Amino acid sequence: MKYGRFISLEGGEGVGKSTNLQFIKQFLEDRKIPFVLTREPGGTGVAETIRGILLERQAEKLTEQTELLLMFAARAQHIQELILPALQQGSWVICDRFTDATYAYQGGGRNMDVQTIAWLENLVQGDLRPDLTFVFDAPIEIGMQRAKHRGELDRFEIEQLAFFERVRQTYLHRAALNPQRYKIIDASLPLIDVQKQLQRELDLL
Ligand code: Z5A
Repeated sequence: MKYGRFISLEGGEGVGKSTNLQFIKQFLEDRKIPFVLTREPGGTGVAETIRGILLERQAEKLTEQTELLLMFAARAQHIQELILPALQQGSWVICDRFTDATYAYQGGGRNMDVQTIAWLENLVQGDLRPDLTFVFDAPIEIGMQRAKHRGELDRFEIEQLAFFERVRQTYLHRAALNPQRYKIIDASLPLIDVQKQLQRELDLL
């Protein structure tokens, strides 16, 4: 059976994931590869509703456990409703963030137990993992500077520098453990140079 490829884009805030998603889209269109672009948290109606709860700053503080479980609840819906059917039809799925973000933000950023995250990952995903993960890496200050022109900050964007540093280090650590799957892209460079790195990796697919 023809099975599509599953690619995720990861990294800290403002590193250029959304911008480079468009570059990957163009690459796939040029090669006439069927694809679906999606994001987490979100990607389906229900999962986007959960995204609203996760990102919105509200009077009632979300507990860390609630945040973690909602990430995986949204993911369960996303996988069953969108990701698996697309892959089974032979489409490539390009996802702006996936479970590495849970390891980085809830595990690294919030210091939550990594074994619990791994348990939830197995429960919700079975053996589904991205075939390839681009980690867009840049010093925190650069990402923040780029993202700063946006409007009101969401629940994650109000975190302190140390939180984002832990997020970054978790991504780099995970990438170092599995260089076959993770490709680190130096996102601190001008866009043209970032896209040259991406092009090199895409040409190998
Ligand atoms: N989260 C979590 O905690 N756990 C999970 O399991 C998951 C997610 C799945 C979702 O936010 C939040 O959820 C996220 C983690 C958490 N929180 N944070 N922080 P999101 O996905 O909506 O937002 P984001 O991931 O933070 O993305 P972003 O801030 O929108 O950034 P981006 O997509 O990486 O960047 P961009 O919009 O492409 O670029 C930002 C600006 O920089 C823009 O003006 C570009 O034109 C410019 N840019 C991009 N590249 C360059 C270069 N190379 N040079 C100069 N300027 C550039």
